[in-house]
Amino acid sequence: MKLLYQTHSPYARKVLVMAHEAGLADRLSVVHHETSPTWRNDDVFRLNPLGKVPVLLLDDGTALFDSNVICEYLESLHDRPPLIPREPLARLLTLRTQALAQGLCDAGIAVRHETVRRPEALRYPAMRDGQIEKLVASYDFLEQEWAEAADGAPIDLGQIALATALDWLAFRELPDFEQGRPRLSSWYRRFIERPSMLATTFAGQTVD
Ligand SMILES: N[C@@H](CCC(=O)N[C@@H](CS)C(=O)NCC(=O)O)C(=O)O
Repeated sequence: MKLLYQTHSPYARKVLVMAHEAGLADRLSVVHHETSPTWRNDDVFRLNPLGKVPVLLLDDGTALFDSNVICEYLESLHDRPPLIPREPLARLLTLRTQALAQGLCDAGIAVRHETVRRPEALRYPAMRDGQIEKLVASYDFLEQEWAEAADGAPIDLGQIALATALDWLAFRELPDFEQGRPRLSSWYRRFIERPSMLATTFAGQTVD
């Protein structure tokens, strides 16, 4: 299977970390693709009309996107302990953590548009501030309602999504999530030492 990837994408890294944790990484051929709304990549568009990575190209030619769908697919391929719980409520809570992680990445990308990516004259400070509020509220939620229960819990897709999201926010020097949040910080520090995280560190700049 071919994974259209980006070395600085938190969504793509989530898929690759999941593949490592599921014992599937050696079945993926990982190919880096630059793509952005202002940097069209025809190879990506041919497989995903949204022009985004990650895309997983199966051996029969089926293209799977987005990262959530790819992770569901990977879950169906392995026989290690589940990364998406089978029990209905546990499954929903794992997917909710994944949704929060996706929202963190979406908000972080929006902040970057309003700070470094858009030409200066087109930046909108109120939008930047509104997106930063979402980041901070989510960090506080994770500290107060998530991190304690995650400590010592079996690894799952929610944790993978969150670790790759937080590590990307740190990589891009977006608002800090560790200061004043000891439970979240200590969970994050432990998670990023996992071999799956060390094998997939971020690199590179977005090309716009
Ligand atoms: N919801 C998608 C988001 C994917 C996404 O936004 N990927 C970025 C890379 S970080 C991308 O390809 N951006 C190109 C674009 O927006 O045109 C997922 O979870 O896979």
